[in-house]
Amino acid sequence: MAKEREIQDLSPWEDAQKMIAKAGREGVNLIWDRLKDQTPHCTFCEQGLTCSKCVMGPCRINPGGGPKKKYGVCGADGDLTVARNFGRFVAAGAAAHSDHGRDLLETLAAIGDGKTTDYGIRDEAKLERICTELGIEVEGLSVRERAKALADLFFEDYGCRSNNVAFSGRAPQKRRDIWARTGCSPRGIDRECVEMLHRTHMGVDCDPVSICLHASRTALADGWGGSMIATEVSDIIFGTPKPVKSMVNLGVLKEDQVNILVHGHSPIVSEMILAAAREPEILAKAKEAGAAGINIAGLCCTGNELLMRQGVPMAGNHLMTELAIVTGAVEMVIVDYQCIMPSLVNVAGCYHTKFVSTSDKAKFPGGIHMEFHYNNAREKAREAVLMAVEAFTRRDPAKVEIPSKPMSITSGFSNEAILGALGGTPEPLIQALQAGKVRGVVGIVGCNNPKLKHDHVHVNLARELMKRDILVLATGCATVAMGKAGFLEPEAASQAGAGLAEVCRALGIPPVLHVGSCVDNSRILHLCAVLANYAGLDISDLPVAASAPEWYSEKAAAIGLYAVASGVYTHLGLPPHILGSSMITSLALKGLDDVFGACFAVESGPLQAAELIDERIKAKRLALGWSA
Ligand code: XCC
Ligand code: SF4
Repeated sequence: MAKEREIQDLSPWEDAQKMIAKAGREGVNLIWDRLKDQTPHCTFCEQGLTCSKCVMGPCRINPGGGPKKKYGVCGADGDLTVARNFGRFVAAGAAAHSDHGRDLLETLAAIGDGKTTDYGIRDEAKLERICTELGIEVEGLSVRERAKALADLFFEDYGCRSNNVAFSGRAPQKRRDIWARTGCSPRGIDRECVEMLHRTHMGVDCDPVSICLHASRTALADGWGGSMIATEVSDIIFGTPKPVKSMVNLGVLKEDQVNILVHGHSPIVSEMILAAAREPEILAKAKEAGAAGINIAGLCCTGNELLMRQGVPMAGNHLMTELAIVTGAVEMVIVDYQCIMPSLVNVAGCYHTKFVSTSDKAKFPGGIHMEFHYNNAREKAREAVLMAVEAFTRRDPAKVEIPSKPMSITSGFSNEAILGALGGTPEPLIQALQAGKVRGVVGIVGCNNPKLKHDHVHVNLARELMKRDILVLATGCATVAMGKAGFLEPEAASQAGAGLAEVCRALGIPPVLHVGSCVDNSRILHLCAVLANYAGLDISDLPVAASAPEWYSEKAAAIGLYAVASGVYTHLGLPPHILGSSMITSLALKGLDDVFGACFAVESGPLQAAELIDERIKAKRLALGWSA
């Protein structure tokens, strides 16, 4: 098990370090232990050069290794193999976001059809706004009828229409022209994913570049389709976020309360758990069990959803999910889907913690499965919370250690909130950009990866960017890093460059704005489109960039690619498994620039990454005739 010195190399945070040490004492196997057991990784797989897409293989391609292994049994070479693998990788990520969006959509349809009383419309104004934006005549329609009409329209986006997903109309015309010219206009969301599976079957698309362009189209169907629908429909059902105060780190767990952690991505289950935990009868049961109350806290993106809309505190990000249970103070982890390590069931088994899964598509052997649907969610949520209350009576005080004091944060910066703070128009932001007070805007998004020191790149990159007057927007697991570093409070303006600090103080906002969960990267896309349209530019003309410094997931690859295909230069802290093909690698790092006006950069050092991003922002500013 990890020694003290080693532990400090894994994570900079007190809460993580203490829990890694505790796990060591208590014999709990953690993600870092398993990474060690898996190292060194297979070099063929690392480079994207293995193929198991058919039973003539599996094949390992060795492009430099003489004729013997230069081709798979079917004749596929290294470039094709890398492209096919990467295409499927992106499609899986796009499918995950989009299927999450579909669940929201089914809930919206159920509200429209009057099939649920558990869910309703919290933001009727946004429902009306989006209906109108997408050409639905709202006059004379009731709220339910509007919900139904909008759901019907979005269901079309999932199918096999030959024209484009509805929200792609938000993108500047110049951008849509590029997509049309390159065959990348996103049609149906499901269609692009299915087509990627088709193209990468043996003997279909054998042109690596053509596969990569379709990967871009698939990713765009996520960004402007599935993810954007997930975000906008979540706002309609659960409310559009407004600035809200909250707390972050494992210190948000409460020694004297029933602690329930919600984990996963969709707000559908977590919102219900929160509502149940606030019911007086259920609180009374908690008191009877000897608890002072019921404390709901978040992990990963469902945590972000509740934090943005409800100010629910955030316990941690991806690398903190096991460690949260190691506190011994968690009665229940209740999950929906995505990024929920199967190991959590085992870690929960080391304590009194109940692990509960809720989605028919995400089952965890060894956990408790309670299926939530739109017509039983309220009742199931009560049942789950009462189960956690019961678990509280079996908590072992000798095993409890809550390792730190929470940090305070401000969250809730939806585009509506950001534009609202600017007086309802992007004009002040454009002016600040033009004047160089804010030199650029960068989205720092995505996961943790145990191959990199926890949150190290997130924090140091953000620190460096804000010093250079670059406003940072954070989503996903990056958010927790920003919060723990103190960047999500207005006071952090003191760490920003003079221009950014002035703007932050004038608006009372932090230099790093929390804009949501992973699907909410669509908010950043939308904001870019609003700015570009307002200024009569394409997105690729703006001094903006994206970064996924510690990414691990297929979803992050889809996000990175839709960002690039939308014209946003994107930094990755680690390369995807493409290095086995110099053709695909140079396409990613250079070639895409000629196609989309944006490309990827790979760099694991935060200062070097800041330098690369800054260079790009400088170039964009100069091209607009603005100061560097
Ligand atoms: Fe998952 Fe969204 Fe990554 Fe965090 S950041 S590890 S994908 S929870 Ni999107
Ligand atoms: Fe091998 Fe080709 Fe089959 Fe892949 S598709 S496993 S490279 S024969």
